[in-house]
Amino acid sequence: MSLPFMSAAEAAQLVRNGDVVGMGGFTPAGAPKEVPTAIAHMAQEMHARGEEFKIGIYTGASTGDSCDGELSRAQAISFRSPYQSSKDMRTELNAQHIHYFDMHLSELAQDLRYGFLPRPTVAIVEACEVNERGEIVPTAGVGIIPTICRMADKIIVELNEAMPAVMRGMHDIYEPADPPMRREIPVYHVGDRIGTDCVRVDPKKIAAVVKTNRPNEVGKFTPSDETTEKIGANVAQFLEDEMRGGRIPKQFLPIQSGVGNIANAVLKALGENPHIPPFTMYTEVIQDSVIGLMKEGRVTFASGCSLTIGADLLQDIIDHIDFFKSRIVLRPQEISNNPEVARRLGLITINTALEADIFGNINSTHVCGTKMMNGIGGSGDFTRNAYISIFTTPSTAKGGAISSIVPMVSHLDHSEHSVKVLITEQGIADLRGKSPIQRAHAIIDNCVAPEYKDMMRAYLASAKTAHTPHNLSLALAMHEEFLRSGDMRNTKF
Ligand code: 0RQ
Repeated sequence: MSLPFMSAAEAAQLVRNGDVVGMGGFTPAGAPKEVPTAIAHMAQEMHARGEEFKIGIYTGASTGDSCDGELSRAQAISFRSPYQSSKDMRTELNAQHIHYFDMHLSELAQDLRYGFLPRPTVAIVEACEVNERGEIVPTAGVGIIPTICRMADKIIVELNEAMPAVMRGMHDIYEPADPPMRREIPVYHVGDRIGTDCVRVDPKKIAAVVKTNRPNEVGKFTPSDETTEKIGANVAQFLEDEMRGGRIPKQFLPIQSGVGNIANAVLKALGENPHIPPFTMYTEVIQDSVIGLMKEGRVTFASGCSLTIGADLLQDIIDHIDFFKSRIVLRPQEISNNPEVARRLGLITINTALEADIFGNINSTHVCGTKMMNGIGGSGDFTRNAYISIFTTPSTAKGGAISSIVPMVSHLDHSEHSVKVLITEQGIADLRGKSPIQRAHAIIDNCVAPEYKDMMRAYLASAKTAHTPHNLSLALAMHEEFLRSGDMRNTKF
């Protein structure tokens, strides 16, 4: 049997109105590019002829503009899950044109298998190698590839020649059995390999192979600034103190860190801290800073779901593939984010909040409680199962017009029960073992921006004494003020 090579436009024709499509990749490393764009163009042509075309989409996490962006602009998506970070998709889903359901990333593959969600009938995946035996080797991101390939009737492979086949051996593909047959996931150390180096599918299901040559659509990070550097330094200081106090073992514990500028600054600060020994990472996104730290010997191993790095760094990895293959493993998100493994390995988790409240509840997703930003991503998978869960945020946003710390979060993603430490550029609030009122004082004293401290204290003073003191008619007054005047500093308690 020879592989069915064809163009992206021909492969797009295999996708029909109403299909449910699973996309490979993760944030947006390894996400398919040319076939989704071709589907978007096909949809636009069909819409122009007055024909209907919309598909449901599952992904690993965010994809690039050639997938989420193109398909959103073409009005070609009926539903979408999980995490996204596309400006155009955000507009569409906040307008309710796309039904978006936000899920913990570790749960998507199993919920598909359990039959909780519509079955993916088509899988579109990027590979650096595919052969007649049905072996598909993913590229820089794995996501939900094993599950969608097994469940779909048709598999469309983008064979990306920009991602050489030497990447084979970097992946560890493993799908757990479903209850009641599930056993423990045998990852006992960050670097344990438990699966295969490729996804194995029935070769008859490979309906198209499209040759591409496209770099990852990974955005550039804005350089760190004084605020992110201060947050990074505070996280490093906190962890150093924990180690000195014997609450983190002296050989240290694996780090999970979110994605973005703050995460980069945190990793840089950890890397530069002479009191923190070389460390490992068990995380979802392996981003630029990790590769630098690996070359310096500060990060000794990284397990993740994707290499979300720029094209130049990816080339560096490919040029030194043996060095990196012995230090990096890419897993499906069901394993990279697995709660059982996170708890067993004792992860120190560091994620970014959109807003926090004075009691330690976290909103990671909704601006002013209503507008979806990106999604919960893996932050819940890790936070709830961490050894120590840390949330970071700049104390203010939009030039000070927003306090990231408010009396009551306008949407809840991570509750006070899961959040152990809150860190801003102002300082550190250690919430462990504190009652709600003690947490409120710790957060106001240490984390809130100076211009908002009195406001927060006035709010507390307006609340009736109770276990968790709130003044329900004023709890969201700062958000209301922002919506009214564009500046929370005008709030009166
Ligand atoms: O807006 O872009 O218009 O300037 O939110 O904020 O400070 O640049 O921070 O890029 O790290 O994003 C929580 C969204 C933070 C992200 C969130 C505005 C602010 C700015 C972005 P502009 P920053 P980041 C790993 C783990 C959930 C998933 C997760 C996220 C923009 O980290 O999506 O953790 N997390 N996954 O001005 C209104 C506030 C605001 C605010 C900031 N309180 N109200 N706007 N902004 N605070 C990744 C995965 O799981 C895949």
